[in-house]
Amino acid sequence: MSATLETVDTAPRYYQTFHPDTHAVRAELEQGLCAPNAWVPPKFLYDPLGSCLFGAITQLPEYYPTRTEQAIMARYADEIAQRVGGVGALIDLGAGDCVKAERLFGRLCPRQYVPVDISTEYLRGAVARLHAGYPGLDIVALGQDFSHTLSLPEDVLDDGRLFFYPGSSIGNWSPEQALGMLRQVREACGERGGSLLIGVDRVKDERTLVRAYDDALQVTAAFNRNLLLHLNRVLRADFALADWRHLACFDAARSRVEMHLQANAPVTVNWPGHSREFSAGETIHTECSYKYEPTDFAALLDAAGFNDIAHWTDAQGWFSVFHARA
Ligand code: AVI
Repeated sequence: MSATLETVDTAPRYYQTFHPDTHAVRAELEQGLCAPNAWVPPKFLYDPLGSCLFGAITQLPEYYPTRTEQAIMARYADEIAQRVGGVGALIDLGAGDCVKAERLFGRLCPRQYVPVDISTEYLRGAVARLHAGYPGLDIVALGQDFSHTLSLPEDVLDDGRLFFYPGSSIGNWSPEQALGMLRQVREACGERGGSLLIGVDRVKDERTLVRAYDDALQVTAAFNRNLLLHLNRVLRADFALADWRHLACFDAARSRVEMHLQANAPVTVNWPGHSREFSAGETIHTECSYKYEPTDFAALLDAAGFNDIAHWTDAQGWFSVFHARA
């Protein structure tokens, strides 16, 4: 009998724990739209077209965060890998197309990859592609709204967990919400050498910040205004695109860029059972993007229970990548 060399090919496993409740979604939207200062949660920016437009934003010359983070990760790849050490499960929060995490595979050599996104359907294509490229890598895909609860199935390895939260998505939560989320991540790190690698956008001059959210090609304007088309479908509302323009501004006191949709003229918006009048110039607040000083973000990590905090930055100090141990 001749000996054969076996490569273990484990089929990816999928767990879908998030099930949207259409009633709750409508109630959440109605609450925001009928508030005196109208708002819509930023997650409604990401319907299929919105996700494509966000992909386009990351390619814009004005939108520095994606390429700056990528450059930091590439430049300090060895140092980061050395600090992180042996990785059991690489847990990718908001994995999307899984490309950012895949760039880490070569250096970090995780034994398991756990992409987390709101829908495993969305992850399926990316996971199939990864499985073809890394047949020996154990993949456990989670369809979970990790901003509410982060609960990992039992087959997620519990030693050397590395949570990965790139892109400064943490900035789309208020500092209080961010603290809550970081505490959950700290908890899920366990006690066997878990840690967090996270990208954070930094405070900088107002012009650079506002241009990143109000680009010359108006891709960000399309991304923001597309939210109205999404609301028309979800709520059966009658928002007309021509009535609304994109607005981006920096609130220095709160250290955040805000995106709004501003009514060009008085307008009434209707949806079944409701209507809302907007006066000319009135806005719907659609997104906050908080910018941090490194010391403030380190303090947030500390308050969440992390320690031994390191960070890397670019030459201009525009973006930081933090690593913190649980
Ligand atoms: C996903 N998130 C980190 C982006 C940001 O910069 O806050 C979303 C975005 N909004 C407008 N442009 C990009």
